[in-house]
Amino acid sequence: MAYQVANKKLREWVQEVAEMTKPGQVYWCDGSKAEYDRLMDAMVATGAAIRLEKRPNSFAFFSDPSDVARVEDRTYISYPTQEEAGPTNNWVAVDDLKKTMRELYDGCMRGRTMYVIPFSMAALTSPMAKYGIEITDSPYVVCNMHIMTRVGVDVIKALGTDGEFIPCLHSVGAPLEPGQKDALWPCAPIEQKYISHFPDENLIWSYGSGYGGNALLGKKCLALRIASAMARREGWMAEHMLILRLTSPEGKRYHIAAAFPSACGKTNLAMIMPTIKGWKAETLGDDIAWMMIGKDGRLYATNPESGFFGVAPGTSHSSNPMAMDTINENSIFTNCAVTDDGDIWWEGIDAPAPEHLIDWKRRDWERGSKELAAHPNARFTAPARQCPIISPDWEKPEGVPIDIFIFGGRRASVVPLVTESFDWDHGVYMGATAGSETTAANIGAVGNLRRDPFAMTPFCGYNMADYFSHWFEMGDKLGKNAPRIFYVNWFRKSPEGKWLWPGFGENSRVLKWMCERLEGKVQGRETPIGILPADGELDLTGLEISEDYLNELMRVDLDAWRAELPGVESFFAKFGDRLPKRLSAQLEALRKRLA
Ligand code: GTP
Ligand code: SPV
Ligand code: MN
Repeated sequence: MAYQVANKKLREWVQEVAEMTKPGQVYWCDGSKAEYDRLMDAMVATGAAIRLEKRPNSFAFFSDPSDVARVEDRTYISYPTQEEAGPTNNWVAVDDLKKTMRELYDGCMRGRTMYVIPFSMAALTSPMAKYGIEITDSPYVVCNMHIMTRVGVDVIKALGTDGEFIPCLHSVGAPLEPGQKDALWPCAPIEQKYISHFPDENLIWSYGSGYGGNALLGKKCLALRIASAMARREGWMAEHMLILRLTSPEGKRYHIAAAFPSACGKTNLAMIMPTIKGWKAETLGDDIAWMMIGKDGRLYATNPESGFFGVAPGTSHSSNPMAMDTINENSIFTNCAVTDDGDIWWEGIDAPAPEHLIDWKRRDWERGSKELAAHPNARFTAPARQCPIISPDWEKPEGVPIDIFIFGGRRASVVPLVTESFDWDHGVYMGATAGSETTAANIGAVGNLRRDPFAMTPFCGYNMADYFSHWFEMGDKLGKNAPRIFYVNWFRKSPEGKWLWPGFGENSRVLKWMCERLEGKVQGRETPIGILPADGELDLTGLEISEDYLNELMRVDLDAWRAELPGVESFFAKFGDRLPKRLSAQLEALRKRLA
């Protein structure tokens, strides 16, 4: 151990895990650059990583083809009773799940180094900070955690002798026998993967996967699943939301938090370059928001992460220039293709496909090939501070006061470009009934419409019905300080399958309308589903968009909305008596307005 650990509970837990997993050695991480460099050099030496000549201090990794995304089917929220986990979560009773996993963990780190990573979610000095300790046998995880969280001895110091930490245990689930050659991306078969949460104990046990949210346990496991359960108990919020500051030409600031499901546009909106004159955006977070009511009664948000783990395909200088500038150096690329001159490439990047690439399966790839060179869920890991428009306030301990909430998802039809809720309760209904077509961020079918309330279906650490209640309670506490609530859909399509809305920077036009609603500068148009922009209210200066497309984007198809009702009803029915009455009242009110 390179430093003293005064926290007895921590020392004991680490020892207990080492006895169970039986690693070759135990290494306590200090979060230093030297540590990062050493681990990367070692992974380059084994061939697990490729050093990218074109991007300083950047590396490419390729996962096992079976280990490319989160695994919702293998993700568990474990309480003594299933009722506590609710109908949207996989559940196994605490004792049973622990028994199964202990058998898997027994000796699982044989032949490997066990790394102990002390990390903080949110700036160490933030009143919202939570400290975690991740134990992992993956050096790739250590390096990613260096970027995504605040790793370092400061956390050990802050823990003192008896400070609280969230234990996060991770193993790739691939012990090495003496003399056995390691895989380039070790992991366990799907039926042995478990991403388990024990919210009553603030405990995380992950086994068998090395990828993203399955393995970087500060992210979805801690900052959403465990944190959402803590937030309910303690009266705050942990949400799957980006945080953004928008400044009007008059210099007025608006803080926006938006929840879209995975791969539905959070990182892009967080780094928006407004196309309308005089409006400026700053990034505060791209995936997770922790929010607490401040002394002035407003809701303050902070981003618990310190990096971006962003979807690579589709990211380009035209779609998301700020992301492109963020990943010039000190970045990790996973399941992207690699060019002959040592750069990365993916579908939808600016440069046309070169003649030859190494694809995400480490095979030779020739231009014109029918196979994708990058996996659709290929990702970059990059430090948030490298984003050219990162807000100077992104690490402000108390966070920023939220004015606007946005919900949304991918809907090829039915849902208009933007709708404002009539009030908080209606906004909660909008969030609770959000629907979206599934994406490659999870292993499973892509393009299937599902209800994804608040974009939290895969991330809520307790019964979703109680989560709905929590939203109502927070609204009651916030009263007149509650953020206004909007719903957007950037993904409506023409009958030919074309995007009706240009999206990306042009989304600033929609954000501007929201700000003008707050100022009372625009009246909107009341419809049965909410308030839409009245004719001429959406600033379309300089945008070429056909009248037909615009009409379709703004169309409220009453028949289609009526047709949604039975689906919502059966979704609500899953929650039985636990569903808040205020939510069923909203459904009935909508039904009446549509009649
Ligand atoms: P996670 O990191 O999985 O949570 O995803 P995310 O919500 O941050 O999504 P991201 O911003 O990475 O976008 C996912 C995909 O949607 C990318 O391929 C983007 O290019 C695409 N996308 C984002 N914004 C828009 C938009 O406004 N319009 C269209 N058509 N596509 C978009
Ligand atoms: C998501 O799926 O919402 C992500 C990627 O942000 S992961 O970290 O894998 O959860
Ligand atoms: Mn996400």
